[in-house]
Amino acid sequence: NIKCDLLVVGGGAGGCAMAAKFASKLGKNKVVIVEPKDVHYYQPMFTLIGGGMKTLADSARSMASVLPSKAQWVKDEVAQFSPKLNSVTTKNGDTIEYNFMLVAVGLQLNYDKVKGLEDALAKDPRVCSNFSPQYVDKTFKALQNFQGGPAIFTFPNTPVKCAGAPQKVMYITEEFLRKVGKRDVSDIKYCTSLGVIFGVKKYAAALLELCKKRGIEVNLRQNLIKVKHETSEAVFEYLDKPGETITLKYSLLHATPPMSAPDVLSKCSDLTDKAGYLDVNKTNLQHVKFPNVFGIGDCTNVPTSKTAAAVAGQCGVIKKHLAAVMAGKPLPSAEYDGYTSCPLVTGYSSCILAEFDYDGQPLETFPFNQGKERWSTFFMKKAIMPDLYWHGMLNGYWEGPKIFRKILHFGMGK
Ligand code: FAD
Ligand code: UQ1
Repeated sequence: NIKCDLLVVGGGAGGCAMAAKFASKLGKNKVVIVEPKDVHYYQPMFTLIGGGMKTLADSARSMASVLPSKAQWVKDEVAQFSPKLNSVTTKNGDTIEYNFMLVAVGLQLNYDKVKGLEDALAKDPRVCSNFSPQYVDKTFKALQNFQGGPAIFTFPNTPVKCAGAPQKVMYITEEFLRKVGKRDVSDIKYCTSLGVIFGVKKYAAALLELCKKRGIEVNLRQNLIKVKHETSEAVFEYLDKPGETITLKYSLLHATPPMSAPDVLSKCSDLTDKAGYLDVNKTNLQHVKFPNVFGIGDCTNVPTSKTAAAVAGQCGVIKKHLAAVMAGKPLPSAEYDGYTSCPLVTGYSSCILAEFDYDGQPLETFPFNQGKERWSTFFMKKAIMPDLYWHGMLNGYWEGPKIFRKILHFGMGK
């Protein structure tokens, strides 16, 4: 059995960053981090890999090289949470007791919830998905092999990580097809379960305009439920007309899988809300029932768009609040405002950089209109963000661009 001061569950963006922060603060082996995987992927790069702009290897580092050396890495998976006992049990049967715990287990990809999708991903080279390292390499091959016809891009009926990613791949595809002279024989469709193209008005307007300009059909409230690759068909349910479906032929299908909190978390009702996400206070990320438990990132129920940028913003707040709770001091006043950001890559050299808060109000870092397609924000996404992630964020130093936003706006605004 292992005992520790702080247990961090999950070594992804949030877990790795916070383990680094607290391991350096508390000293060697006070922090235990449980993470089963050998490889840590920089998932935001998957969009660029799908467009042939980066390789899967560019997005990968060994887990051993990114986890903080001052923390003890338990290469195992939490199989059960027991928050009333302040312990977890792992798949290999170990029990880990903690004084404080940070839950950072991310989202689970449920490809199996769409009938025939896993089969199609395994057998049909025209079916791809940027969301998993297992499939992301198929996307660019599918683009290169595409000879025209319907190209369909889907958004499922669940929360997803990076809500813009299901359409970024479509804009990249559209530009790719223009470049190779196949755009006029292709028919591009975006089929989304949502009732809007994007949750924030300012950016939704810009994206709808862009779809109009580039001849992309947008179908709202359609949810992919089945893929029949033998007949090249994708079946969607109309979410506003229960029982009714529509079957579309495809020559290319990019599927965004339904997602949920990992089963191990959702099954622990003491920790979760009704939807299965970790139930935390949205201003300080502390668990609503267990004050010695905090959560970060995609697995929590904070009502903001799930991104690494949001995780960065949460890091700064958790750092202060968890440290105060650990020291038995009153909670500081710093609050998480729901900051999140989505670099909506619109092709091979352009990007709309959405940044916003809990109220869906834009919170833009730069003193120019980020709702316009720009090369500068594309360059930031492609060339600057990866290093900021590997060297800044994963070492616990990047807490989001708030400080730059303040400076660039001369201290005015939020
Ligand atoms: P993750 O980074 O997913 O980490 C979760 C970790 O928990 C994993 O390592 C997993 O192995 C581990 N884990 C799971 N279950 C257990 C268990 N039972 N026990 C122990 N460990 C466990 N974000 C942006 O900010 N900008 C972007 O442009 C962007 N683009 C994206 C594009 C794509 C295609 C994808 C897929 C994501 C994108 N994101 C983007 C989102 C971003 O990658 C995630 O929001 C971020 O990684 C969330 O961090 P996290 O720590 O919550 O989860
Ligand atoms: C960000 O902080 C972040 O996390 C490291 C991302 O994930 C890779 C992002 O995509 C973005 C856009 C941000 C926000 C940073 C700036 C400078 C606007």
